[in-house]
Amino acid sequence: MKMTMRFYGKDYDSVTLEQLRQIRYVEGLISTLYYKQAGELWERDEIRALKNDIEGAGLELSGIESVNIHDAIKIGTPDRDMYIENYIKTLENLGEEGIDLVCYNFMPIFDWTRSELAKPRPDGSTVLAYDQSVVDKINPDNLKEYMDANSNGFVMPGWEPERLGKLKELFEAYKDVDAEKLFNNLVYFLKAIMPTCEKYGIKMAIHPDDPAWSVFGLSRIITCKENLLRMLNAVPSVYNGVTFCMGSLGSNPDNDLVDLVHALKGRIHFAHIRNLKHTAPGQFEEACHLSADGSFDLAAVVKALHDDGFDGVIRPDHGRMLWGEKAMPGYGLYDRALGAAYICGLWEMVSKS
Ligand code: CS2
Ligand code: MN
Repeated sequence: MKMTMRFYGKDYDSVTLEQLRQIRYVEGLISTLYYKQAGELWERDEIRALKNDIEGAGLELSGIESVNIHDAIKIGTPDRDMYIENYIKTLENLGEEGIDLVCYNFMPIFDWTRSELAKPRPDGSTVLAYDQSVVDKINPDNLKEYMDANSNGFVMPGWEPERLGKLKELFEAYKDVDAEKLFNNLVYFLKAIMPTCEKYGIKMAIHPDDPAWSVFGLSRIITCKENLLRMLNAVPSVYNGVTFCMGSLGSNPDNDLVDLVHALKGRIHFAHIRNLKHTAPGQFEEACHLSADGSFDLAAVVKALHDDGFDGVIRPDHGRMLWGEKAMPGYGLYDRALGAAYICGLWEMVSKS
């Protein structure tokens, strides 16, 4: 496995390349062109500039999270082919620059959703939290304002103001997109891009929906073993793979994470390792990576990945906000660095025993 950290680019991240390099456990960074809107073409020189920044700091660009998918592709409107063409050109440009891992998600309108971005813990740290009963009372228009007001001044991934400024139109456009239609639109997209992925050796790694159930009446399909396998079997190329985000999949306690690792064997290209605590049905709060701090057995998940011969990219996912750090919620330096060290420790132990 290769340990990495997510980096939003030097103009957007509060964490610097110099800091990331000193974590030592980390060999590379997962990054993106954060200023790009979904559907926009990524030019080769822009990708090169990102690579140069990262390589200049003594690290490598190990993959992209995310190249976002335009709503036209998810909804299946007539202009989707144009956006798919753009996506293919972006993949070609990434491939020409030697990038071989692309994470994306297929959630309608919203990326990951939380009801609280800085829930205080008894020790003074804060975490992201989700409570379905709170979300049920929120008008999605206000959720966006809430996220903006609580994100420490950062624009959070998947919550770009440009796109979410048009929420009413977006909801209207998705009103007939049930789970079946969304699934078919995903398959249509994957079939169209696979030849390019195969040509350049680019592994696509779909990120599960977070939380792993539908919110605001919008369909969500990347939520459980059955749906993941259906999607992998519909487009059987190895380049059609998964981001094993244990926090997203594990938001639903019915998902058995170890069983999922084995079920997805060979198709997991990227792993997001984090922990959370289920507090009540439909309610959870994020936790420190340490197994004892949450509901997940991280040692068992890391062992399952190891035993299945996983040789992809790993990163610690969301951490707590510690030591007065001001950063994008979930993406501070300190707790993710602790997480990287912990995961590397688990990996070393399992590989030596
Ligand atoms: C991430 C997602 O911060 C997060 O929760 O895991 O935003 C993820 O990057 C996207 O869903 C992938 O496209
Ligand atoms: Mn994730």
